[in-house]
Amino acid sequence: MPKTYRDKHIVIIGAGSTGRSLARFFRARGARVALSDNRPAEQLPNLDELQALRVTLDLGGHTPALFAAADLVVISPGVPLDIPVLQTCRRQGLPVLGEVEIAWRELAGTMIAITGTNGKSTVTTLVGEILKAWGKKAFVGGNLGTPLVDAVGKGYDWYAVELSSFQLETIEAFRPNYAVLLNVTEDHLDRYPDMASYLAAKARIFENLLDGDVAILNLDDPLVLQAATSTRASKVYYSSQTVLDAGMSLVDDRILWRWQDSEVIFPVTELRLRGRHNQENVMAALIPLLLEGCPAEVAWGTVKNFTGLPHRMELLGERHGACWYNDSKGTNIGSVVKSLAGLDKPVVLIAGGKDKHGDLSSLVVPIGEKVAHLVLIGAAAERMAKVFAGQTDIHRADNMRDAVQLADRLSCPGGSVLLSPGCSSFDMYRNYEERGADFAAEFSALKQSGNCRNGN
Ligand code: UMA
Ligand code: ADP
Repeated sequence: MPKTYRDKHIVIIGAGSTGRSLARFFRARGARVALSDNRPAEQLPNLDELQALRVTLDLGGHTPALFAAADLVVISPGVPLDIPVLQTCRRQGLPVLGEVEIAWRELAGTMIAITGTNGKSTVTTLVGEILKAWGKKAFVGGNLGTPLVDAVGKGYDWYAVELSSFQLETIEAFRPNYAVLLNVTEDHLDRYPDMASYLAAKARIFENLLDGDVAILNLDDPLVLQAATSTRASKVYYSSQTVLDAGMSLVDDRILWRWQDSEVIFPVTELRLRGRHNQENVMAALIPLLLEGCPAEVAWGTVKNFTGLPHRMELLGERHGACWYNDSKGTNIGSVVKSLAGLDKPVVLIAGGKDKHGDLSSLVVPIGEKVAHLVLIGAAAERMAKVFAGQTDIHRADNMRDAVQLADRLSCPGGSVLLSPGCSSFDMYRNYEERGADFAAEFSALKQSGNCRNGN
């Protein structure tokens, strides 16, 4: 691992947002940079931006000779560690790191890192909003959208960083001041051989913590507790099931914070965010800030007015008495379960997308109870149709427009239409935002088309 990057040969894999930010970072430090992507030039967005980076471009594959000459290989989160070129690099003893590790080495200040299967973006945004309301110069990003390496050299004192399991796979010394683990349910089994490997990646957030660092843990999730077993950090818990003497608890419609002989109560009824899972997210976000001395009224004043992020149970509007929700960020089965839990029946659910090969069984009962019609899209449709057969009325749609028009015909007054795919979007879209935007656009086209349900 070079101490300075000047004149070093750095090969970056992945020409997405991470790879481009890394390229700028290393170029600014005088390194010789190559950017390698297995997609050919014509499939990469904003080619002009890529060419303007003034780095060697290795597109349409990963050329082994380029790697053989490298001092360091840095990979984007979407790149699996077991691709052949990386196996060769490891055999040759070449350092392979991820962007988060590279960035962290350059940053000073207080870092609150957040991971978990669901709720990461909501909690990271809440933490960021509170920090800003408290008057801090805070970076808010990571898996949320802005690569952490973009924070380098910007003079931030605080960092609210969302981390995915992919990003945690390639850390080495990464050590945040606060490590928050929200929950662990099945996800990304298209990348991990089993649940144990996924959990092990999540658990790496605690790997380098020392005395004085803090692990913030959801006491109600056994896998969270398992992941943090051997950490040296102090553990601070939150729970929506147990009233804690030290920590944060949800008790009826109050959040109770008990810490070092003091007690603060926050009325949950004031929150604009809906659902038990969001109350848990609020607890996870409040703890590091309160421990850091943020006044309770500043922290609560911020979270209670937070209305949520787009594409997460976002209410688009009403049509023929049915409420339409965009939950395109519901990309795994656990999140669909939570989203359905927040709705009354009957629901028309639009689901499907790129199959992550996870276990669908936890959705069988909620679908039977709440979903009157299931409209399936994308590559996972076939498998989902088999698993949910007999639980509900099942339909297929070739694209979002057909799915939306079908859902409209199937919906009824007092019910809901919910896009919560339980899958990633990459079979039909560039990302979940594009999918959610398409759903919202089709809904708005439908509204403009008038009141006739059969489109005639
Ligand atoms: N690629 C290769 N070789 C491979 C595999 C991929 O060259 O073997 C290339 C692809 O052709 C593509 C590039 O790698 O051009 C994409 O890299 P990437 O998938 O890491 O995407 P980025 O644009 O860098 O975005 C990543 C995160 N994406 C993933 O983890 C899949 C973004 O999270 C994150 O916001 C961004 O870094 C900044 O940190 C998105 C995501 O879907 C939101 N995350 C997953 C999730 O939340 O479930 C983990
Ligand atoms: P992430 O960034 O981890 O994907 P988000 O905050 O974007 O999480 O929320 C995505 C979806 O996950 C939401 O639409 C909701 O259905 C579900 N969700 C959010 N928070 C939680 C939680 N604490 N527990 C379980 N599911 C959650």
